[in-house]
Amino acid sequence: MAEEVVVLGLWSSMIAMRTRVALAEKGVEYEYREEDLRNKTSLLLEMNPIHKKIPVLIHNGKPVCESANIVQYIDEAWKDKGPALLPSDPYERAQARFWVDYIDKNLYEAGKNIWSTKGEEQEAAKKIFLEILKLLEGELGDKTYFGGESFGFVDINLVTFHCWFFTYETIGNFSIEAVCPTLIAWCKRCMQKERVSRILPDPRKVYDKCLFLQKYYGVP
Ligand code: GS8
Repeated sequence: MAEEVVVLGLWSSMIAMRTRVALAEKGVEYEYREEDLRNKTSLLLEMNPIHKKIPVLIHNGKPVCESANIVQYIDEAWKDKGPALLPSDPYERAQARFWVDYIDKNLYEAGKNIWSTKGEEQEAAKKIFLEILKLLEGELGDKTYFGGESFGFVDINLVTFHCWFFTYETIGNFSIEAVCPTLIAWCKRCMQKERVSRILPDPRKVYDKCLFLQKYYGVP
């Protein structure tokens, strides 16, 4: 029986994009359904009744929720397809999960604070955002990818933020590359992978969406 794989997502969500990058890495075909978060489909509410959030991966009718959990599930469910996304060594796996948890607990909010605040608050947000990236850059060190020679779990969960960097930099009037050149070189390396770049949207389109969000939320 053919597998049925459906992704519920939102084109501008760096969190949702993770699912599609992971499926692309594994070479898994899927049906993509765009959600309108102001008018969620009954399928989304049924498949993620606890959080009611995207992304959701629906594999043969069964939902998997929470983006990092989904990426790990994809690695395990299609372990014989494409490259392994998580390391096989338990300690290295734990370390990879640690860094993704760190990204999840810090980076999204720090980025959002850059476009949703002004003045001193925005300056503080920029500082925090760069501190987080600098720490991640230290973890990358001189490796090609966070996963060493291969593009893996941490890379997937972080690289999707790249399409928002132009927005943060333009609204915050600062340069990420000036502070984190090694991390930006890693971004460029990842973006050379067609399986990544074809999923991430045009940064200018993200910027326009963010200007809309600023109006929507009444950011002065
Ligand atoms: C976060 C998902 C999320 O915030 C994960 O999957 O990793 N921890 C979760 N999804 C947002 C869109 S991304 O900004 C969402 O679906 N929001 C809808 C809502 O809050 O109603």
